[in-house]
Amino acid sequence: MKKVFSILLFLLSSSSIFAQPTVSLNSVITGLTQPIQIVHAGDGSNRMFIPQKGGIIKVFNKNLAALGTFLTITGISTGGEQGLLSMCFHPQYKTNGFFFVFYTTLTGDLEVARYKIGSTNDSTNLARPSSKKIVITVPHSTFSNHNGGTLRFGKDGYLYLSTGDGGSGGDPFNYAQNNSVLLGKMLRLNVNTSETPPFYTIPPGNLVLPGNTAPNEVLAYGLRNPFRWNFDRLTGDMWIGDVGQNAFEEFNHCLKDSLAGVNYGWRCYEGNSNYNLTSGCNAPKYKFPFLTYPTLGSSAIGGTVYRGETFFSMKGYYLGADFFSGQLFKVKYDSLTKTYDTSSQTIPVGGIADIGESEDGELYIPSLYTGTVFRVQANGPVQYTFTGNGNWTNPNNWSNNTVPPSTSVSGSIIVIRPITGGECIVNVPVTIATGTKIVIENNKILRMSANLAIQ
Ligand SMILES: [Ca+2]
Repeated sequence: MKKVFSILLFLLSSSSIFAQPTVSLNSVITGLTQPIQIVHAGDGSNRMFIPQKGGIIKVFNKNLAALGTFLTITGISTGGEQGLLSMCFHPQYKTNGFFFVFYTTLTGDLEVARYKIGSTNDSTNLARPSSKKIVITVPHSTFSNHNGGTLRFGKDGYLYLSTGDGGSGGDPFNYAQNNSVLLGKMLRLNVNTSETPPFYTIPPGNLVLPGNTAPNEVLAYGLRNPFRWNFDRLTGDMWIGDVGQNAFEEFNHCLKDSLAGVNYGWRCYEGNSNYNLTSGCNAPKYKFPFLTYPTLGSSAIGGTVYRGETFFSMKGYYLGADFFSGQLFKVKYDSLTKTYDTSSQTIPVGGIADIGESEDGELYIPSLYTGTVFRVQANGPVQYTFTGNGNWTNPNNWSNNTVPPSTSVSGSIIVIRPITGGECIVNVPVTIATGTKIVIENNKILRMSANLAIQ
């Protein structure tokens, strides 16, 4: 009886209290060479920037039409896990033109460099290679694997960088638990946009090593290979995918106000299991993952919380994936009960390098293997948003180039949000499906020059 009760309890606790979304993919960009991340500039342009592992950064307009090469980074190592790993834009990029890239050097070290877009005579879709300034170099020449790999700015304006444990297997030098070494860490830097070094200082709140009075670059530690992680753009929470050793892949979630001083456990722990407790494992607290799954030639790829407005069923869900198998985890965090409601499905993508977001919060997945970028879509009602000025049937006037179909899922919404001073013109007979809601935002105009038949 006790056993039956346990099974029932398990079934109850693992069932979904939310209606879990079913995700599908739409191929939107093809022909890339090892795309490794999806990035936006946060400058209102809605452009998409795609770093490729070999060092070339491609740029696309808001309709995902190619605008060319933004920057080519040379003098980097690109074999195995090495290469151009990520980029991010300064929070004031629109006015100062600075952005940052993270790559492995020819000797295997981890390096962050700062670049600037061209002068006023140049295209804003073309960065200046000569503007390069090396911000920080983290020694990593012993082994080529476990480089970490994601750069981002936080809501505090500081630059965050995840580093791997230095490579080989099992963290042989116990770097991840040693805070005098910048490997196996989440680093945090206060970047300086001056033209002369130093290009960063240490922000308050970072770790202070024993015997020191001032903090160093380390914000959090105990990570193995945090290749992909992201902030929740709404809450500022941190979500990290950490690649496992031989047993468990893991996903970690840290609340915005609890990011400093966290010990994520490696190499003492792999997932929730003991791994190597021989030294340095007496820290007062560890933060364990909210989700693990077995390592079977797998690599956890930390994703993003969906804060886009198109797919209602996916709103607020964190998506993380496995690089090799295409297993996709869909996680809803309940901040009241502090519980995670999780389901998974498999998507047909090999080499999932990132689950990144566009400026408007939609999610995209680049395949390192095939050079394709997929838009992440979900089942259920959809929001169609008019963001241009003029004709109803011009896809460019709609966010994501999607004109509302004459039949759509019940509960779908059409939002009229033309550019300032603009209007949406219904210039062809349009039939709006039963159950669709229309929202015309403040002081915006919906003008008829053709029939709008509402069933
Ligand atoms: Ca861990």
